[in-house]
Amino acid sequence: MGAGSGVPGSVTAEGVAATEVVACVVDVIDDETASSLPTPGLPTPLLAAPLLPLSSLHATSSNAHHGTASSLRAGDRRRPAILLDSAAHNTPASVTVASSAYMSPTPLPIILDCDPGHDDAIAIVVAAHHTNLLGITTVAGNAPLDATTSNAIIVRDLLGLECPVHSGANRPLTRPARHAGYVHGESGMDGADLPPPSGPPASHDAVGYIIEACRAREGIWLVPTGPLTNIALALRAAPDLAGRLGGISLMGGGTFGNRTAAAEFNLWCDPEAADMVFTYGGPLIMSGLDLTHQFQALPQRIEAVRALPGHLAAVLADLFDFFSSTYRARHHHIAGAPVHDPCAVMALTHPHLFTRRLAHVEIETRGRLTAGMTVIDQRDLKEVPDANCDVLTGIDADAAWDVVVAAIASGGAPSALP
Ligand SMILES: [Ca+2]
Repeated sequence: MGAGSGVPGSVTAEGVAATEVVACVVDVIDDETASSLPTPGLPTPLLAAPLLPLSSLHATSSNAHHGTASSLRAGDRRRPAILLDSAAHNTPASVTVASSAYMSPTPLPIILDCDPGHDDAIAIVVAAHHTNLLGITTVAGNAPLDATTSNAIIVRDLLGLECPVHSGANRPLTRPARHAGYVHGESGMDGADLPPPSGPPASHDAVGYIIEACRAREGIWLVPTGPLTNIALALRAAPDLAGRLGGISLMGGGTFGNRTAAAEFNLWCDPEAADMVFTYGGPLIMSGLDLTHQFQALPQRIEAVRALPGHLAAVLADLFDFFSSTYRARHHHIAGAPVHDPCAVMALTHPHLFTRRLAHVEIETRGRLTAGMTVIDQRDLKEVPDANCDVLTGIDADAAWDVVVAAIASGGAPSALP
């Protein structure tokens, strides 16, 4: 279920190091705003923070291929194949879609790119039960990379999965790493008595793993539930991936923010990476805060998890309790933590539970108040660019919680197909 057309731009067989990948990223940023540069070719004034030493970026790809910068420019917007099926293309009206485009006779092959993170852990559980979870890749976000990687391995172990965990970028493309210990605790998954990870990650080359897996098999969906650094680096290093993916279903964005008034945490961490993902040209589904705040771990829902037999349910109920307690402590009016990340999985596995609108969405990469903002164009004007994103707007929260509970009850065992 690829995008159906080739990706412009040349691809060579030459390997490219992380330094070259990041240089290409800067090329894209630079080129789009070149007219505002005081000195052509110097990207630094465009960035909210100076470039960090490239040697500190762990995302490398020994198998990466080097394409031209033109392949991911904002002007190059191939319409996502999935949107071509919809009569609601580029209309502002909210529509309910039980899209056959997402339905598959076999579990969808996915790679979950995450930063566990309490809700990332739940996303792994749901993915284990309802998808063909090929691999898990980790990125710095809610916690530093070492912690998110350990947490992913711990959840993988609790579920008895054999899929590999590959660690990736330890900071955003051009900005320093920033974390969310105020929500998830210093470990990234505080609140439960967790075992140590069974071992190290399969590799520290998440980007190379993503590229290799997507070149070996067409139709893989990437499901990012953290900052989009790994995904951007993979798309940048291997532009041919855009035409091979099933699509990208991400958690992030929304019409309001949480880390700032305008920006959701994942996109705020790495706006430049988010910009590359939102302009990659293939199918794109966005589970933003508008949606995820409708899906809360309410006390009675947590108790439904705690009532399940087994160690996994007890651990996850403890994680839900901690996650919800930090949310309640920080908000005036919230009864339970929004369970953000599983929405990006269920958008694929249970599309009938969601309402959505197709829209043109761009990422604001600059601005004291706006960096990382998803600008969702809702104007009813013919001049509005084609929709590039399937923006999820509503969820049947009770039914979705049943999906989560069933996945936990299964212990991560693959679901019987309908
Ligand atoms: Ca996350």
